[in-house]
Amino acid sequence: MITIALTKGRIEKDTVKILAEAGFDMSFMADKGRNLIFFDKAQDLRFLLVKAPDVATYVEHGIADLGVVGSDVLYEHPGSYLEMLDLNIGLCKFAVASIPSYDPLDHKRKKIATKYPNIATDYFRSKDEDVEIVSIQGSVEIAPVIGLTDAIVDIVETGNTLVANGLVEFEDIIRVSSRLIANSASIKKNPEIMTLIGRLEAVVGNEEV
Ligand code: PRT
Ligand code: MG
Repeated sequence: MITIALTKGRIEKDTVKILAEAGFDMSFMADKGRNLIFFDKAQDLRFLLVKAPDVATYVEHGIADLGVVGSDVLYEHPGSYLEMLDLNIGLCKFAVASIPSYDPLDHKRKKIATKYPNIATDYFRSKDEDVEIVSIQGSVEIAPVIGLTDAIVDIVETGNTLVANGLVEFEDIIRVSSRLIANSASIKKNPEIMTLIGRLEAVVGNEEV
């Protein structure tokens, strides 16, 4: 049996659409209730519905052979899985945002609030900028408004959340999309997994990332 870990929540619907187009029986999604494990018995497949960072964990440990997860999660939790395909769903980006009076070009040491300390650190380091990262669990947008930090690094999709909180986008950091990841030992062991990846590739139409 091949196990595929899926990220529940925001990217779930688009993920299921791609899997269904690739010929997997995803009919269980219509009436999934509180279940978190599902089967396509005819094709000997098992699906796990878990939180995004846990997709990477299940794949790393070989419990899942394949996984679907946002590249935001992969940047923040690098691990020993293989990135196989860009699924081109869950599209958004990382950006630096702040109150309108923020000056990204002044050369003082900046304080940056974020849920993504690795991405923020790497970005400012790549620009040779001196920053202090303040790790926040959520509602990061209020940090510059109430004076906790100079700016934030966060995911932006439509930009509505920034606008609603009186923030302005200053710098784009990197595009984010959902990726298909694989356990490397599984791929070596079971050639059927490459066949499944090929079916997904035919749907999303891209080469390896
Ligand atoms: O939110 P929760 O704690 O339940 O879970 P999660 O954040 O782990 O998962 P979920 O379902 O929110 O997101 C799953 C994946 O969707 C992420 O890992 C991203 O790869 C992708 N994705 C795509 C997004 C967005 N778009 C997005 N807009 N993830 C989060 N957001 C949030 C962002 O954090 C910000 O608060 O939406 C807000 C900004 O949206 P706009 O449209 O106002 O700019
Ligand atoms: Mg979220």
